[in-house]
Amino acid sequence: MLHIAPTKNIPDNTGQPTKSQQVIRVSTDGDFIPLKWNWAETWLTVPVIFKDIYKRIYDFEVKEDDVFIVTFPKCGTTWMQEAAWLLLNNLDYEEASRSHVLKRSVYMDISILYEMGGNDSIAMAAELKSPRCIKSHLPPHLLPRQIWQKKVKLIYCARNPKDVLVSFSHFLRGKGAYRGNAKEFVDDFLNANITYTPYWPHVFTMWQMRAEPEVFFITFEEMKSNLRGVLERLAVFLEKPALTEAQMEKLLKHLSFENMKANQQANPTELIKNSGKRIVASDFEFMRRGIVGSYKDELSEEDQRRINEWSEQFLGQFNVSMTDIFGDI
Ligand code: PPS
Repeated sequence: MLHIAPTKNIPDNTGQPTKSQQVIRVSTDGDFIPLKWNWAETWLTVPVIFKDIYKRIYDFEVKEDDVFIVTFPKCGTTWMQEAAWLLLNNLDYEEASRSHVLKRSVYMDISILYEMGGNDSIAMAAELKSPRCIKSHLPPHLLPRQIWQKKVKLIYCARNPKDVLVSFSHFLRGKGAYRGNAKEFVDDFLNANITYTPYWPHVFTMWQMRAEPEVFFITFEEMKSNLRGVLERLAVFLEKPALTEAQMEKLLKHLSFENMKANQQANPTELIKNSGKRIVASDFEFMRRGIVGSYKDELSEEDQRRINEWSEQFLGQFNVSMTDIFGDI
């Protein structure tokens, strides 16, 4: 059952168009999730339209061979989608060059952001050819419950909150979905006023489930420092044969930031610019910097300190540090 927090005064600045401009905070009891956690009190900020769509997501018919790619936004989702889709589809570069990664691996909950009429993303995800590779930004307790019941494969990619905040701010402001400035975005991110926040319960609960056999937990930071090793482990997780050296070299090149940025079927920039949903800045770039540590020259020292303290406050309750999750960033 969906719980809706009796919230007041959530600023209307998450900038979703039409009906979904207003946001609400939702949770479920998180039945079937292996991790014991206070799910009912773990509120997620979403556009108000979520109320109408939620049941179709929660009751989504999951198939045994589905692979879900779940992330907090801006954690390397698209990068992982391209990697996982190619591994799952026996390195079918021809098909990958014919259709966009977001069509091959549908973002099932994008319908909570836009009213998509009959051709909505939940139906599109359902219609994918098996093995389906489905993307979601929802946290564990708001995902299709059958993921947990049927124990299907779930890839979770996390990224340190300072780089996520910077990337998310550029993304939402660039595509005209957030009306405040960069400084206000920091406050709204920390206060969980942005769609899909709060960040920490999303990332931390999945990190705690990293040893579950059906979960592949990885970080953007590790993909940057050792993509080869990540792909080797991912192939094992997906029950695919080990890659030959030539296959590995080709895949590493295909997945490089420069190649994905130049690849119209992997870079979502043009899709977003041409979606007609809003006025997107002419210099908008989805593939922006693709590095670890962009926060260092993009966030003030004061904001870095605030994010560190906010993180320590959450993680300190569990005796965990950011380094435990992301290494040195
Ligand atoms: S979304 O909108 O939530 O699905 O965005 P997501 O794909 O999760 O994250 C976008 C950021 O990932 C970077 N990216 C990459 N970095 C390195 N290598 C590759 N191949 C790659 N592909 C995408 C992208 O540039 C965004 O990060 P920033 O820091 O903004 O550059």
